[in-house]
Amino acid sequence: GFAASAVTERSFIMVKPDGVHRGLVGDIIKRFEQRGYKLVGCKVLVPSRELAAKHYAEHDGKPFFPKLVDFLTSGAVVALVFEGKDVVKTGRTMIGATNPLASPPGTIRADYGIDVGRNIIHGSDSVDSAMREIALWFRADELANYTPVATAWIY
Ligand code: RTP
Ligand code: MG
Repeated sequence: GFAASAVTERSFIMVKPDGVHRGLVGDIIKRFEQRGYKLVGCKVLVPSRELAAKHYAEHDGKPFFPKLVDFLTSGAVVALVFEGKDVVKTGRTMIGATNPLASPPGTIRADYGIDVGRNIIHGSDSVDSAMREIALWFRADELANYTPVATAWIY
């Protein structure tokens, strides 16, 4: 459809502790905003081990899991929810490959990183994952429902 208001797909995007520590929060939010995605959730927190383990539950039991939880809980993260057309798939394209060294130039992970264990940002890998992750990280009343006035003059 033509109306932005008809678009409701959301993705959970998170700036990981390395991205926060390196001052990349603004750049990352800017990339999603400038692509046209609407920010509907945003908070900074140091995740508990329980939250980190739930977030990465699909990797529980893999060799890198303990270090992954150590890393995610090592500092502040910025939890974000962006909304817009195809935001889950497009967000993953903007983020790039899991290993920054294998990620194409222009992607967030390639532009800012070199280490698979310090890859700056998380993005939901499917619409189902996005719904699970948003519910895990945000209460319903922490997500804003609004129509940007700017849609009248930005295309
Ligand atoms: P993410 O969930 O953080 O957005 O990353 P992803 O989908 O690209 O990759 P995923 O397979 O879900 O892995 C989650 C995180 O675990 C670390 N990892 N290390 N072989 C390894 O050492 C390895 N594989 C994955 C990465 O930090 C990855 O982002
Ligand atoms: Mg993943």
